Amino acid sequence: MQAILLAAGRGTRMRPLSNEVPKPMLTVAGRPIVGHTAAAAVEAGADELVMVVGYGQETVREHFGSSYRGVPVSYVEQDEQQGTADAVRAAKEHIDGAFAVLYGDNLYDPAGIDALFDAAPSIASVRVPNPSNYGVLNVSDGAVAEIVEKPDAPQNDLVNAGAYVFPAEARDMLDVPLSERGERELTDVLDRVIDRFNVSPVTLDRWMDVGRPWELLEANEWKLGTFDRRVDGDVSDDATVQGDVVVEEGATVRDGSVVEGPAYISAGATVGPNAYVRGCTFVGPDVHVGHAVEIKNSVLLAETSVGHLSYVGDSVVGRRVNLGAGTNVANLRHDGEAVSVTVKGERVSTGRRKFGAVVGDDAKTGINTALNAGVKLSEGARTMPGETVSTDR
Ligand code: TTP
Repeated sequence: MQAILLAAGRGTRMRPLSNEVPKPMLTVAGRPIVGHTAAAAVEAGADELVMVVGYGQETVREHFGSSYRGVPVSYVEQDEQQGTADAVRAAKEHIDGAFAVLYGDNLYDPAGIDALFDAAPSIASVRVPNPSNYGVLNVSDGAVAEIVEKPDAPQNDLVNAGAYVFPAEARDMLDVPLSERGERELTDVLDRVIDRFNVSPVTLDRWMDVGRPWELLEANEWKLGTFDRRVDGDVSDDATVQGDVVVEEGATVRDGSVVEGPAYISAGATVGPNAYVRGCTFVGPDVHVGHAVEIKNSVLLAETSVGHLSYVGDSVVGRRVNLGAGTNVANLRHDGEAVSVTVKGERVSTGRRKFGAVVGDDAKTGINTALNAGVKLSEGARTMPGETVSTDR
């Protein structure tokens, strides 16, 4: 079966992390988000991957090339981002038979995608405590009868998890009008398919839509938790590596350091001497975590340096960032309330009691900078020595 992977979104809610890298290419546990999606599709038996690309497409093309895990990969460009149905329509000429559609910024449990492919035509669903925030599936006689977007009084807790297998006939149902919010929605295509076919709901154990910076932490927590211990890098006899930690070949953990799993130390990264890397941390390629630095439950994307005497907790740090000595991130409010972050001009609760900072690519902090909980530093931002940063810049 062909799997169409949607990876042409701009990822505006993920800024500044998506300024240079398209959101589906942001790393979660050592692999781009869309790499997890592609792997799930291939494991489920996809025999061709069609990537719909647009914004930042070079990075997607470079990463996947013309074949991925033995499966051919082709690319389709979506010129203008008019919505998810428009993205699938861009791939219309490639469609030949029943086809799956997965989102390049969603994480799925791979066994669930396997079951989805087996049950075609099918829709992935998941049970949630707050169905009113999603598209709720109403099911009758084992088939999806309708999808109700964000209902005030949901009939059940089963919601659309953004993965589908369409019958071949859906190829001719992709032309849908613009919705109220001005997009061509895949759910409108689904409505047409549901009218004519028995579409099975397949319940995934877990699913995540990764849209905002703090969701990268949750994504990382999930996927790191699925890895077994693998130490291929160079770990000093005087360092302690506890639990399910991946130390890639070419990574170095120096004297006196402690790494607690689950954690991932990528090729080219150095940790220590005397560093403390705590659980659910991803240390990206060529990142430097130096002397007396503590990193907890954080993502350090690539080529970033936290040289010495700093604390980074529950934070997402971009590429080529330099955190000056003594940079400290606050990750807990005095009142214990959930930390909020500004997304597209609006304050949004992360729902996390502990959340630190979001630091854009190429930012540099002066020594002894304090970053308050929920603060975002934009790409290339600078702070002066001793500064306390409480609002985004
Ligand atoms: P969204 O998360 O709705 O959009 P986005 O990725 O542009 O993010 P933001 O809202 O923060 O700007 O997109 C869901 C998926 O569909 C994602 O994998 C990108 C993909 N997509 C396309 O490929 N083309 C499109 O026109 C749109 C709107 C989304």
